[in-house]
Amino acid sequence: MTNAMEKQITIDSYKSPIFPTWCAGCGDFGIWASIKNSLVEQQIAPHEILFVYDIGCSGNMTSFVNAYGFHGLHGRAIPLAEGAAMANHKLPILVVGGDGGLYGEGMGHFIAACRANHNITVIVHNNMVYGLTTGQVSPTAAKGFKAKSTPEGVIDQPVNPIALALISGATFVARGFAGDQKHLQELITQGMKHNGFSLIDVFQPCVTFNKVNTYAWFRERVKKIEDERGQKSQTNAEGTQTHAERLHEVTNKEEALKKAMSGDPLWIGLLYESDESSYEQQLPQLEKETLVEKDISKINITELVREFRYFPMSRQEIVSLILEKDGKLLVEKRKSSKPTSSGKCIFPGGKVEPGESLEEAMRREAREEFGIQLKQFELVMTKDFDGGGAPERVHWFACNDFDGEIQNNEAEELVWIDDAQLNMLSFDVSREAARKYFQMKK
Ligand SMILES: Cc1ncc(C[n+]2csc(CCOP(=O)(O)OP(=O)(O)O)c2C)c(N)n1
Ligand code: SF4
Ligand SMILES: [Mg+2]
Repeated sequence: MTNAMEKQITIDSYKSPIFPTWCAGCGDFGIWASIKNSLVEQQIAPHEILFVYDIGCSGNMTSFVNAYGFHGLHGRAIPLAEGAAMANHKLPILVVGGDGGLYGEGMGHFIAACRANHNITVIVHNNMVYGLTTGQVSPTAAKGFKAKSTPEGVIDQPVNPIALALISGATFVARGFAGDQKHLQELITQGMKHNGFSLIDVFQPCVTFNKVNTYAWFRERVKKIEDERGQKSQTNAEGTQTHAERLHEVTNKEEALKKAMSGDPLWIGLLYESDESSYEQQLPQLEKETLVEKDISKINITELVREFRYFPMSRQEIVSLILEKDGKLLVEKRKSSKPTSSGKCIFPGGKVEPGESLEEAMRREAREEFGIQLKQFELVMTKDFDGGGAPERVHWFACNDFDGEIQNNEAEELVWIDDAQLNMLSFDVSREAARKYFQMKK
């Protein structure tokens, strides 16, 4: 026996300090136990597996299992798991969620996953209600089922998830019962060993909000497919069936559909499996290694990062002042020690400080650079720049109404120029702003 002893992966390896908060007798306990027992049986250590949980009583398992887990938004666990599988297709990935999340809000994702054959195993706690939100009906609730959301009974036809999975192209479709933990454990193990997408829909009594589909109700109706076949399941210690033999038994989709559609008995077990390449195996990019194993040290992502730099939060706002007196504009020649535009002739200005408005920045710059108080000013032009550094937005303001004598506090030199001397400005954009201002004045 057992690899379990050698690697010492035991049920305790998955023990979380938090004991489940589920209602006493909830079917989630049985599924929880079956999952952990399957992982012990497969000798998968907690750090070697990813759980992706949906929202619900089912998804609360995230706190009750000691392993890496990602708790997604309601209905979105499957695409999250698919993303993880694309990043590392060698990683065993288990999705744990409820019928509301995975067959309701996440229905589109569910069908897409069946078609795509990503290498993930999806375990659905199918209790026919929204458990966590206290008992509204879910898409699998039977027509006529009464709950607080539908006191007169459900009008819609229920979703049949296993039939839907079959016709949507799923390559492994099974159904278990939370009241038969050993059988469910076998299905989980088979599902995880399957190459590609595997669905294990689990009848899960919600003892608090579903008084119809109880343990007793299910026990009266469920029947094991393996018993009908008169064969032992592959993972049974005494089983002699080979993988090929088992596959042969379960590749008849029509037969599987017939069983999926049956209301009495309710078949549990492996309905269908087919041997096809997973999504990840069909991507030539992942042939040699997983995405996470790829060497990206020689990949230059500078261009890509430049695109994202345009996010407004990272843009620097700058103000620039066109000060006018008697038809002449004040231009500064920048000191050579300045880090930007050193030695150039431009209109004075500076960066807008965090929390400062453009107007406040303009007044501060005028005080700091020239010791004057601006009385009135107006916007002339705004331009965006990507000068190889962080994106910048420059606002040119013009003012011909100010108090105080102009001092030179920062520039190498200050020069007054008229409209015939705009060539003194070092940049086209400065000349453009000056011309705009003269036009505005006309
Ligand atoms: C996007 C979004 N919609 C709705 C909810 C509210 N909500 C939380 S759990 C839940 C129902 C869960 O039912 P199910 O998925 O069947 O899981 P169960 O609790 O039955 O295990 C709902 C509607 C939510 N959290 N997020
Ligand atoms: S409400 Fe239902 S599904 Fe949720 S913990 Fe209680 S019994 Fe389980
Ligand atoms: Mg539910």
